[in-house]
Amino acid sequence: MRFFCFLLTILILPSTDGEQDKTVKTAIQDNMETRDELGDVNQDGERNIADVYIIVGMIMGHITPTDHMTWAADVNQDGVVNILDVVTLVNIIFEG
Ligand SMILES: [Ca+2]
Ligand SMILES: [Ca+2]
Repeated sequence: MRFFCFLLTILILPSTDGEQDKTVKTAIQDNMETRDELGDVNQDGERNIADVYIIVGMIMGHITPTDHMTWAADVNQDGVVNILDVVTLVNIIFEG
């Protein structure tokens, strides 16, 4: 049985490999967009003052952000991380 599975894997994988990669990548992207919130730079599930500090650190150049941090820090989604994102995030935090 195990050998049969192995054979099946060899036969199926080459034709579906690219497709599977694509599916996995799409799933990861979907997950990133649905699970993560803009502004939650440290990915702790909350948007709070800690995230504000990190974004300020990024703007000041004290923190080298990951791709995800850059995405999450661009709270107003205008393509740049700047003081407007800090203001927007602070407003979100205080407005609840
Ligand atoms: Ca957070
Ligand atoms: Ca922005």
